Amino acid sequence: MFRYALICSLVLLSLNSCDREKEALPAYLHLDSFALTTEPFQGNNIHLLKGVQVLVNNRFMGSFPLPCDIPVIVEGDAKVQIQAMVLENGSASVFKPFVNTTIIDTILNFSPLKTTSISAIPIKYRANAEVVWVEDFEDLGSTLIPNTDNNVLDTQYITQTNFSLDGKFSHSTNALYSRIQATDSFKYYDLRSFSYFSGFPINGTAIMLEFDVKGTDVLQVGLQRKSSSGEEYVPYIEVYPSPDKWKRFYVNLAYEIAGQPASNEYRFVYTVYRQKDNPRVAEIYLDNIRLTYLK
Ligand SMILES: [Ca+2]
Ligand SMILES: [Ca+2]
Repeated sequence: MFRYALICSLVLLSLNSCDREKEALPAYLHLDSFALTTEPFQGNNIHLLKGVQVLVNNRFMGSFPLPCDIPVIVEGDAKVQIQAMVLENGSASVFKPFVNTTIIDTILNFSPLKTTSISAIPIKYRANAEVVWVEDFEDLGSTLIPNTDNNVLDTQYITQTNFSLDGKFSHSTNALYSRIQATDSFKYYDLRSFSYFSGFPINGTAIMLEFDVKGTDVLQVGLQRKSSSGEEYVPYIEVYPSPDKWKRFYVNLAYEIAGQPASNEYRFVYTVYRQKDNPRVAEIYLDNIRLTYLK
């Protein structure tokens, strides 16, 4: 009997608190963008962190594209945690946490029906983020080199060009320009990382290859895998043409590298594909390559 009464009163209490929450007026958390700061060895501060996962007082509020206004039932000081998210592997709509940057953990003050904002949320790479490869072509040297199988008609070189990403980071920069000549009967042009890289986690931890691209034709990103049984090319993702606008990609290579022997070595391959019999010159620009994972 006593136990029954206790359960009843617990149920009443929880109903009561639900009612109170329904009646409470929400405050709003407004988030607009991230401002990334980097150490010199981590490359530049260009990013496309376009989404957030938010916890308020340890309650998961959800995932949101930026900018966003999140209703929260809190008053006074509250603990706010923010995880940056990206559109992984070229997805147009599905945000995934970008775990290689820090989680923002801060105290903000909220009032009913008032908006509390953090503008340009400060973010960094985590201290345990291993930066494997960075290439922005600013030193006029390229760690991405043409494959010896390419047609001699075609070419690549570092050139100065205008850069802008969704209207941000506008500046003139050095980028790697590749061209397939109209007279070339080959339909591809192949660029590879000069080095083989190894020591990647094989437990499914994100291995994130970031880069910016602008080009007239399809770009395939792949891996040249070197294992005890030899070398093999593994195509990974295709990037659709974007002749006028720079696009940034966050490619998670873990889907290929996880579960493979830890001793494998990899080169990263960018291949421009021109449609067969297309008489156009194929042109592609690459910049701001960064490859990171958590140690
Ligand atoms: Ca550059
Ligand atoms: Ca360089």
